[in-house]
This record gives sequence, structure tokens and C-alpha cells, in this order.
Amino acid sequence: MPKIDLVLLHAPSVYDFRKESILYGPISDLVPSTPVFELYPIGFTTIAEYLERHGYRVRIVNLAVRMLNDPRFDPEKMIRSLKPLAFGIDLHWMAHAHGAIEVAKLVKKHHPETPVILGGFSASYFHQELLREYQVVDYVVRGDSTEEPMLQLMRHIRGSKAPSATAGGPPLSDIPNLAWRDAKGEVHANPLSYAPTDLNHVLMDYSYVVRAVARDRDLASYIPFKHWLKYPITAALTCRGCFHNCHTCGGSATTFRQVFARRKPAFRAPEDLAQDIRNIGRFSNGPVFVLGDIRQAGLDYATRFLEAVRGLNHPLMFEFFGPISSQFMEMVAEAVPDFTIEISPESHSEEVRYAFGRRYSNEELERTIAYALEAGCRRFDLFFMIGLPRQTYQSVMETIAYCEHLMQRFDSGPDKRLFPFISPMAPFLDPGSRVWEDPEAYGYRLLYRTVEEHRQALVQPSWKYVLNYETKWMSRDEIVDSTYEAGLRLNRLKARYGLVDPRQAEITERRILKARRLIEQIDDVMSITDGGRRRKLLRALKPQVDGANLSTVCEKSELELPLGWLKLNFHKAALLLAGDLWARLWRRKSPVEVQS
Ligand code: B12
Ligand code: SF4
Repeated sequence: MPKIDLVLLHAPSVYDFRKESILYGPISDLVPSTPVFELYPIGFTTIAEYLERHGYRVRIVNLAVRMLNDPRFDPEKMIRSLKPLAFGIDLHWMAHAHGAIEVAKLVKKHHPETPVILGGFSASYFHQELLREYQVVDYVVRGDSTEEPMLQLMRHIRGSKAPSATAGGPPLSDIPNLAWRDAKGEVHANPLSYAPTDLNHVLMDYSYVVRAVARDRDLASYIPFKHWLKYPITAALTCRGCFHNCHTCGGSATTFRQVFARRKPAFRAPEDLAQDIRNIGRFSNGPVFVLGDIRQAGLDYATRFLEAVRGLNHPLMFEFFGPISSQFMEMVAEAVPDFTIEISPESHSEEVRYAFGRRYSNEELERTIAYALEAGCRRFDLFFMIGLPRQTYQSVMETIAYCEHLMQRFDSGPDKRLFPFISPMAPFLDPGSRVWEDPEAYGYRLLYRTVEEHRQALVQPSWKYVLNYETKWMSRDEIVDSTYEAGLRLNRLKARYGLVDPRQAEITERRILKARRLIEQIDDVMSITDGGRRRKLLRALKPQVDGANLSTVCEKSELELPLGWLKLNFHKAALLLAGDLWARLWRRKSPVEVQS
């Protein structure tokens, strides 16, 4: 088997989550992952595909999902067995501050000479601290587009390992976006000079993953999240960057400009985006989530995209950043009849919504819902959030009352397609967001600032102590209390309006009440000053804590579209693989090798 050049490792949020007793709370209820945040960045697949296209061999190992799915899986043994030229670890989401560093330590323990490369949004933001404070990190590749800088870094690494006669590769100081430590321990950050203005250089259709799974005979390491085989949702990315400036978002226009040197979003050509979706349909019948509002690049872009996907017989999920006109809704419905929509008004209160950075009224929102349902939208998800500027406990409860108003208006008949959800902004306020940079100006108090503080926060016994912020309007206690109370009320409403099965609602209610009791018990234990006793008591709570950790305020299945039994198209995937195998055999016979 040819040698692997790069292994991309995705760590769990907290490395030893299987041993620690942590009440994670509803921090991941509204995304496909569990609180371990086992989903790896889409960028793993684009980096891997780009490097493979240039003659490097890359393997993805989702340690988090393997640890979740198999209690006997030993991540250290796995890391020891891998012998690539370099390891890459994502610190994209700050929630991985613990796991990513612990995995880097394990890599260095077993492969002290092998370079460890970190990348992703949070690594980019904290590159100085990471290289200064953690000797286990050798490089940070900054930016939202690292395929080309990674290629240059791999050339450097391969060159430095080669016998001197053939050594090559650019010097570290020439690699765009790279931050590195020299022999004297000094940290250097090369300019962020690579921020491509389009996404034509990357392939975003998962074909690399399908091929790599067969080649490495290791489906278990490539699975994106725990239940993916049951619910194979995939994503298609319209762009990198954003035109908007929601104040708590670490992926806002301001953050992209300041942290990734991106002046405006880079869009995938609409026809390529449509082709990505068609390619996904070659191996999966599951829904495709079109990430980023397709109207962001203008109506012409959206129209071209809809034209290019016209007739697609595949469930598409669209996210829209604001109200939608009836004409546009009809255009969507006409092009892709099997579509769902999600919008995040964040609060029922227009004052809070405005203070968050979203400027539209409830009237516009309700009109949008009405148009969508009328146009045949299969389902409409509404997302509300807790922990916003100007939001009080009372205001959160009013959001739930507003949800009832919406259910009365749209869900009271047999047609139940409007689904509201609520969750806290957790575990962290985003690094690099406007609020992060100037918390007081927005009424926030930031409790942790450094990677190390976040790393330690993540192993606190309950999510209340993990949260890195509180606001002028709500303390951490109130954020937690309002979350559970809102969860309880919304769950009862959903049962009343027939959006969830009453038996399921009862289970959810019991789980919320249990989580609430546990929070109180943990608070009591935390007030004990004897550290040894405190640890012992917390450990004793672990079985109960584990039982309360999954899907606290709503069931994951509430987010899912009902699918037929055949979600992964094994037949088509096999044909895809056969085609690929044939191409590779043919290439092996060809005298022209791919040059790096
Ligand atoms: C799409 C998206 C998602 C998708 C994930 C899709 C995926 N698998 O990547 C979903 C909806 C599932 C999601 C979930 C979450 N998200 Co999100 N998400 C986004 C969003 C809207 C776009 C991200 C994007 O464009 N990525 C594309 C590009 C930029 O990244 P990429 O291709 O994956 O990776 C490139 C670089 O980042 C880098 N890179 C990444 N990893 C690595 C590793 C190495 C070694 C290297 C060298 C480079 C590298 O190179 C890649 C290729 O060029 C952003 C907001 C925004 N406007 O950016 C928020 C954002 C990234 N998410 C955020 C958060 C907080 C979350 C959650 C923690 C929320 C929650 N509590 O549930 C979860 C985490 C889920 C998990 N890991 O299990 C924050 C992150 C802030 C931070 N610094 O921590 C953001 C910035 C804004 C927000 N609040 O939503 N998210
Ligand atoms: S939350 Fe706002 S700023 Fe962040 S990605 Fe979404 S629309 Fe853009």
C-alpha cells in the first residue's frame, strides 16, 4: 500500500469524554452532531482532494466518531499505527480546544519528528498563542482557503525529508498564510496573502470521500457524524465568507476581513454548485443542505443556480438569511419541488433581533412562512436562540409564546409543516466576532479569552461553567434556566399541536427535568471546597449525566426529514468506485505520473 503523506485527524470536543462526567446540555441539539461535536469540517475533504490531485495521498480519521461509535476503540493505538509525513488537526470550532490539543500531544508522544499542522477558524484566530504555548503544534495554516498553502507546506515537508540532492519545496517564509516556529522558538506569521476570490479550485462533491473509503477500507473513520448512515445528510457550500454582520458570529463579514483577510465572499459558480449536488446524488438519496443563502451573490446567481438544478429529484434544504418574496419562492418551488427551508429570526422580539444584527420584522417573517407553505415547501424550520443582546429571561418566554402564535396560525390544521426550535448560544460566543472583540459595547462579559482558558472550561462538570459569556440582561444561571424552561414549554406546545408524538414529548420532558435536577446537584457539589471529595461525587453522577446528555431540549429526529429506506445509494456508489478504479489502473499503466 503506498505511503500516506497526510493524515487529517478530527478530535472530539473533550478528548476523554468517555471518562469525564460532564453535563453538556443542549449545546448541539440543533446540529447533526452529538455534544462531542464529531462532525469534521467540510474543508477536510477539499484539502484532501486538492492534495491528492497534486500527487499526495491523504487519509481522514474522524477519531471523535470512532470513539463514539465503538467504546473499545483506542484512539492512541490508532494514532501510533499511522505513519504519515505530517498530521493535520482541525481547530475550526473553538469547542475542540480541549480535544485538538490533547490529540496533538498524543501525535507528538508517538511521532516526535512528525510535523503537526493545525488549521480552521479558531486556529487562525489563535495562531500566535498556539505556537507560543503548545510545543506540540508546529504549524498553523491560517485562512478560510488553505488548499494551496497546504500543498506548498507539504512540498516543503516532503522536500526536507528527501535526500539533499532531490530536496526541494519552498522555504517556510514563502508559504502564504503559514504561521510557524523557527529553531530558536520564535513565532513567525507570514502574510495572509492567499484568499482566493472564487471557489473554482476546489471540488466539493464528496467524491474524494467515496473513493478514499474504498481505498483505505475504512468507512468507520470517514463517517461525518454518529448517525450519518441512518440519516445521510450532506452539504453543498455556496461560498466562503458572508456579507452580513450578525454581532455574535465568528463567520461574519467583519471577522472574515479581520481574521482571514477576506474582503468579500468567494462564491462557488452556481452551475458548479448544482453539479456538486448532482454528484452527491450519485451515492446518496439523503437530503442536501445548501449552505449560505443562494441570494447572497444576487438574484442572477440564484436564478442561474435554480436553472441548473431544475428537475432534480432530490430533497434540498435551503437556508435563507431573511424574508423571501412570493415570486422567488415560486421560482424555487418550480425548479426543485422537494424543498425545505430554514430561517433563524433568533428572537420574536424585533428589538432583540435588530440588536443581534438582523433587520426584518415579524410581519415580513410571517409573510415569508405563508408564501413558502403555499408554494409547497415540504417543511419550514424556524430557529430561535438564547444569549442574545437585550434578551431577558422574560423575553425568552415571550419567544415561546410567539411560537404558539405561529403554530396556531400555521400548524392548527392537519398540515403540519412549520417547526420552531430554540437553543442556547453555546458552548461559546465565537472568537473574532464583533461582540468578542468589544464585549462591553454590546452588553456582554467575556469570561475566557485564551485557548488555555477555553481548554480548561471544556472539562467543567456542566455547561453552565463551560459557557464563556454572560450578558447585562442574563447571567449564566439565567441562560441555563431559561433554556430548560423554554425547552419544556416548546416541547409541550409541539405535542399539543401534533408536531411531535405525545410519547416522544413525554420522554423529552422527563429528560429536560432530569437535566435540570442534575444541574442543581452539580452546583451543590461545586460548592464543596474539598477537591478530592468534589471529584468523587462528580464521578458518581456520571451514569446519570451520560443518560441526560443526548438531545436535551428536543429529539434529533425532530430535525430530520422522513426518508425512504434506501438512503445511501450503494449501487450507484459501487459504479462510481468501479469507474474510479478503472481510471486509476489506466493511470498506473500510463508513463506520465502525477507530479507534485
Ligand atoms: C456551514 C457551517 C456549519 C455546518 C458544518 C459544515 C461542516 N462540516 O463544515 C453546521 C451547520 C453543521 C455547523 C455546525 C456548527 N457550527 Co458552524 N458554521 C458554518 C458556517 C455557516 C459556514 C462554514 C464554512 O463556510 N465553511 C467553509 C470554509 C470556510 O471552511 P472549511 O472549508 O470547512 O475549512 C477550510 C478552513 O476553515 C481551513 N480548515 C478547516 N479545518 C482545517 C484543518 C487543517 C489541519 C487545516 C490546515 C485547515 C483547516 O481550511 C479549509 C479548506 O480551505 C460558519 C459561518 C461562516 N460564515 O463561516 C459557521 C461557524 C463556522 N460555525 C460555528 C459554530 C459555533 C458551530 C457549532 C459549534 C454550533 C453548535 N453549537 O452546534 C457547530 C459545530 C458542529 C460540529 N463540529 O459537530 C461558528 C464557529 C466559531 C468558532 N471559531 O468556534 C461559525 C464561525 C459561525 C456560527 N456561530 O455558526 N456549522
Ligand atoms: S450568522 Fe449572520 S454573519 Fe454569521 S454566517 Fe449567518 S448570516 Fe452571516
